[in-house]
Amino acid sequence: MEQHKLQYEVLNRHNPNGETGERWEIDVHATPAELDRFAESGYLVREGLFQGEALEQLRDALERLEEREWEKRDNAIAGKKGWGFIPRHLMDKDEVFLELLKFEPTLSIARAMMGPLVRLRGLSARITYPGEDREQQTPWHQHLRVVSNPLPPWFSRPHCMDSLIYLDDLNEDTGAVAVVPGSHNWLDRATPNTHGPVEGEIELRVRAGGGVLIHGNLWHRGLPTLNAKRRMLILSYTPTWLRKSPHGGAQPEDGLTHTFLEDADMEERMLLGVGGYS
Ligand SMILES: O=C(O)CCC(=O)C(=O)O
Ligand SMILES: [Fe+2]
Repeated sequence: MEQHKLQYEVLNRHNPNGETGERWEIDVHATPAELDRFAESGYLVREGLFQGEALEQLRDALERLEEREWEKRDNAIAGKKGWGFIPRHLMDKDEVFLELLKFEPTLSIARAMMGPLVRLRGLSARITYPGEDREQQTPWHQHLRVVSNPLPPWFSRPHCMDSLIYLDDLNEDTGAVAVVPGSHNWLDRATPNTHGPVEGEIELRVRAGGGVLIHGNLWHRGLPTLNAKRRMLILSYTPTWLRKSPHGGAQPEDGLTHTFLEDADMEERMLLGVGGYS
């Protein structure tokens, strides 16, 4: 994987010696050309983010969680929505997930796209199962549905980078993910309320352990899971000053991140949404 270095100075300090702020050096896990394409198309495919033991650990941790939350899973599958089971707050529930807090292959790209001051919007999973009454798939959607039309002059356009990390191969049995390249820049319309094909969409398939990074407002949908269980993690980043995901209710009170925060450094606190900016 080709990398390059990126320097930032955050203009957060006024000081008579001419020094303006804190300096960051980011080892970006992508080339400048890949970042340009990502900015324009709204997606970037990353094969092999996790391999071997690392992939197994994630699968095992998700399986443990699935067993613990079997009741929520059964309700989700029986429910009307058809999205499958979406466990949330994963970093609070298993050390294996908390270790993804500084997962550089995605964090460094988030910082290259949004600046050094980013936080986790969340880590959740989506598990879909074949052979249920209702096919499990998602309609077209985007993740930051807060854009005003027309755009006011001082409107803050929301940015987010979602890393869709697949723990199973995407294929005809599990279901691909479809995206509409460039649609994250369409600020004057919402996604159609449909599961069907739309003009310009492309289907993406990666092998287990690979990921598809998307701008949170890229139009996308998960195709139906037909013949084999399909497991995905979503590791999301936003600027530090954006609120975290409203979905999934409150954080578990005895969650792992509470204890972790007691000894966390500035960067870790910022990633977990505690300060880190002025
Ligand atoms: O499962 C997928 O490939 C996409 C799922 C998704 O878009 C979501 O959970 O927000
Ligand atoms: Fe989504």
